[in-house]
Amino acid sequence: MKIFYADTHRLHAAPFEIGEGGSQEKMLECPDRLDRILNALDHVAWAEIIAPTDFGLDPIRAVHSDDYLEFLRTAFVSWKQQGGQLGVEKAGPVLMPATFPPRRSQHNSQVVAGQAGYYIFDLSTPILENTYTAILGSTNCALAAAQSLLNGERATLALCRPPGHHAGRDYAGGYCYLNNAAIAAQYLVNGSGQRPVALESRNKVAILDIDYHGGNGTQDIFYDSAEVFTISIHADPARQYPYFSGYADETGAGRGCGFHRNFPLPKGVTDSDYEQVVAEAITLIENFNATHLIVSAGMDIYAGDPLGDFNITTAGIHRLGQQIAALQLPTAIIMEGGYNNEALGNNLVAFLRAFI
Ligand code: SP5
Ligand code: ZN
Repeated sequence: MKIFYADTHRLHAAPFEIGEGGSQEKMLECPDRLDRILNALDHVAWAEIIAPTDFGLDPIRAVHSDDYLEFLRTAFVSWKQQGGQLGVEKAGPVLMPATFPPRRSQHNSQVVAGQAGYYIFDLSTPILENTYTAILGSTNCALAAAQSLLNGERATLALCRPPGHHAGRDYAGGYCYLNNAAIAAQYLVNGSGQRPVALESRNKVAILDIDYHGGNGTQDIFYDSAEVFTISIHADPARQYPYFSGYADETGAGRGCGFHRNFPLPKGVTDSDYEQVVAEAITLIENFNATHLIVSAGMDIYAGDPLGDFNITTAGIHRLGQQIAALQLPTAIIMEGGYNNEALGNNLVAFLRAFI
């Protein structure tokens, strides 16, 4: 299996996030996650680790807005120049907002402290000196995985870090900046990136998001689209992050009506509960007649995950892989969350084995 990995992920290592109690907490989304995965992949015969090529900004601009991309590119330097309310000397090693627009104001701010609140929706997604380089590397992994499907591969893996599924067209959150899965999906729809193709020869892509958290960014990006069928299976947002998106009654809008589905689940779901829900999602993908499949693969569904409350075992994760692999679609597996670093490599390998 071709596995795309960019070492630049190391450049993004946030020192902390702010928890709901207001305290600085250890950042769970850290470089060690990919080290653990690489280590596990070292012990299997079928893993071919490849550095992605640079796909440039065009396929990213097909999903994200220009003003948001410009913010991501320049925010840290602006932060160092402008600092916060109290002056430049107050600018710390991370840019993290403290003021958010109520229900998304029409107006952005002239200063980067305000812009950060405009574009970043939580206190888990800071911008560091080299965050921009790391997120481009992460997205290049996803694009390389998509490209290799167009070249005839059956299943590929993008070891994306930072993850992507909470990022929308013009916002970051939940450790996510660029929506790697959405960018890969749009690339597949177009057939080969930017070349405009006749409508009837465009691909039909399904995104199955199995991360423990609802894929709010992916949901938003394709909410109006009938070309990308998005499905997310996750913890009920009524009790869990991202709180405001991922409800069962959100099923798409306009031309995209019926082309989004959410499966919010209770605490403690078991392997067999989960298997039944996945079977339903698989039927939806079959009926859509997808040409390609993207899996937003979060391993935080695992029973031992510090952010999760599902009861899914490593064997259950392997079974999940088997169910998805049985679709027999060209499949790009895009890494999202998963924070039990001890078990992360094993769990991902258990999932991937189903595609070998
Ligand atoms: C990609 C992904 O899985 N993003 C998840 C974002 C979850 N954000 C909520 C973070 C809550 C932080 N407090 C938990 C502290 C545990 N010690
Ligand atoms: Zn997650």
